[in-house]
Amino acid sequence: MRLRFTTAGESHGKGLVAVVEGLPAGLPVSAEAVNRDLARRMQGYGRGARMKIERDAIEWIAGVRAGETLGSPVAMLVPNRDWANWEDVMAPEAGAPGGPRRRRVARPRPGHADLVGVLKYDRLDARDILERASARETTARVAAGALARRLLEEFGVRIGSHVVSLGGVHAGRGEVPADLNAAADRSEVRCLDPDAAAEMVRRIDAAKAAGDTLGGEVEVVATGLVLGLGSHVSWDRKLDGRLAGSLMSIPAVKGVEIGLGFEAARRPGSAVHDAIEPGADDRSRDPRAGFRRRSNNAGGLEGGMTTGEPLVVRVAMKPISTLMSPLPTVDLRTGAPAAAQSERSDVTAVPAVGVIAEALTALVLADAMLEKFAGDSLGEMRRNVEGYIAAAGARWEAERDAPPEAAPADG
Ligand code: EPS
Repeated sequence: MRLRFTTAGESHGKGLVAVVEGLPAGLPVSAEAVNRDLARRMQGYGRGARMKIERDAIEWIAGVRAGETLGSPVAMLVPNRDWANWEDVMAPEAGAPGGPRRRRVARPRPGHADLVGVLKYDRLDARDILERASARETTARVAAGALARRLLEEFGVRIGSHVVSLGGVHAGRGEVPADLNAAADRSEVRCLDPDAAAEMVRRIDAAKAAGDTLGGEVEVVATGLVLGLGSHVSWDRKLDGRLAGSLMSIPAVKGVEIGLGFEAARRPGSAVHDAIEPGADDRSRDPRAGFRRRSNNAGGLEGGMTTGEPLVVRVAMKPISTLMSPLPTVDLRTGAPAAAQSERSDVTAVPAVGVIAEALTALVLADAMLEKFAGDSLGEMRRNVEGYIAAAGARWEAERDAPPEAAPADG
């Protein structure tokens, strides 16, 4: 792995930290660009009161000087504004070891990490678990992903997402616009189909009134990728596996599909695989090396490698597990049946999951770019990319000019 990242931080702790290692030196970065993605993650109809408290924005801690990366690990801090309301609960000095905890959570929520977490980590208070299991952590991942996105932009890669279903309402399938995020971000549920979006909003209102929550599906599209990222040669180098693993790590995500996904299993091969045809004339400048596909059912990946067609990935998110009309649980203090803890939460975070999935897709793709075109500086990486594209295109010319082969014995 060339690009590594880690995060730290509890939902109501002092703040969230992201550390990203492996970016080349000389990449222009700005807090504004990172903060734009953080702001997009906070949007979406159905979010709760917390998003009115926070104004997520990074402070550079390390790895950046004069607006450019240094090639050293980049560290970013996103302070939690809500910390002011939680310091007496969450500060390292709040309370004594083994002593009583403020705002103890003793009625674990089905679907959250609460119950397994307290048992596995030997805690009395599920807050010791839920504070880290909270999807608030994805703020730090989006900050890390924004740097990966910045690197990819240098090579013409654009990543966007949109909501394709929410609360059982499915968006009609239309053309994905060139600037996907500009279009999706105009919708309060990040859905391109206005009729479906209106129905999604109605379902969110109804779920809220019922004390319930809703899940859904988002689609991520990455364009401008050079062919040949990832590899077929070993299981852990296949890009589809790397993407699926990364996207499945988003809280509440229960499924990932690439291209046709599960639908491909229901069709004959002739209605699945993407016929190959000649592409651009100037092959030496074409990231697809002069080939293209009549369709893109593969979602831009064959043999665990990018084909140069758009990468299309869908992610399914279950409904949030904090219910205002709670499900049955067991009280950890008494062992008696009880209603699960109700905490302030969201009715749905499906629109936000698209932004988080973009970030993780960017991190996986940037890692794959660095693996193939490794460079200590952005300039070195750029030379490696350009050399590869030119050579892949020129290969075709060499083939055409070679002496004819003996007639093939097909079959
Ligand atoms: C979130 C912040 C949280 C929740 C949500 C995600 O804020 P709070 O717990 O203070 O209301 O809105 O967390 C969850 C869905 C969860 O299951 O923990 C955020 O910043 O995304």
